[in-house]
Amino acid sequence: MLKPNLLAALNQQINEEYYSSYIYQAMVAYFEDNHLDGCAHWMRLQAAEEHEHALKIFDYVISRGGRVVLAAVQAPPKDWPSPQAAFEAALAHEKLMTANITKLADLAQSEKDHATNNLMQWYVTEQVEEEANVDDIVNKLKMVGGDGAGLFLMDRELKSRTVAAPGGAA
Ligand code: OFO
Repeated sequence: MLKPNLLAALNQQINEEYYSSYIYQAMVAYFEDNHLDGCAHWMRLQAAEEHEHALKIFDYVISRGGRVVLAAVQAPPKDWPSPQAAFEAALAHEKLMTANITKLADLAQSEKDHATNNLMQWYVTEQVEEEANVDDIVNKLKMVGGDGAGLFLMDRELKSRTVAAPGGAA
């Protein structure tokens, strides 16, 4: 049985993961509106992955006999000043998620809940990859700067992102 403080923290993290999916879906709409279908495609897969992250904790809580309680998901922003700014916002968001996951892992360890800690270690690893992927895109967009041809090529590259194998990151 999950301790009440861990159950509350896991329910909170389910909400955070849904918000992650929601903010990336808002970025899909922003990129589509700007005719950047490669960026939109990349973000669509990212939003789907975050939805899976929410479900993974959702199912875990149930498997431990806990009660999942869904809360309202905050509305995401609608616009960003540029594609680079959108990916920078994604990177800042992933860093925030890493901080949340780290706190949850710390809590699981201090409560000696090895199963929850184990699950959180999966997320810790996942966050390393997610931050690195977004950081790479931000750096490339910085190189491109305001060059339209460069952005066109970058957009084409992002269109080649494929769906990750189950349990892994794309
Ligand atoms: Fe990328 O945030 Fe989920 O864990």
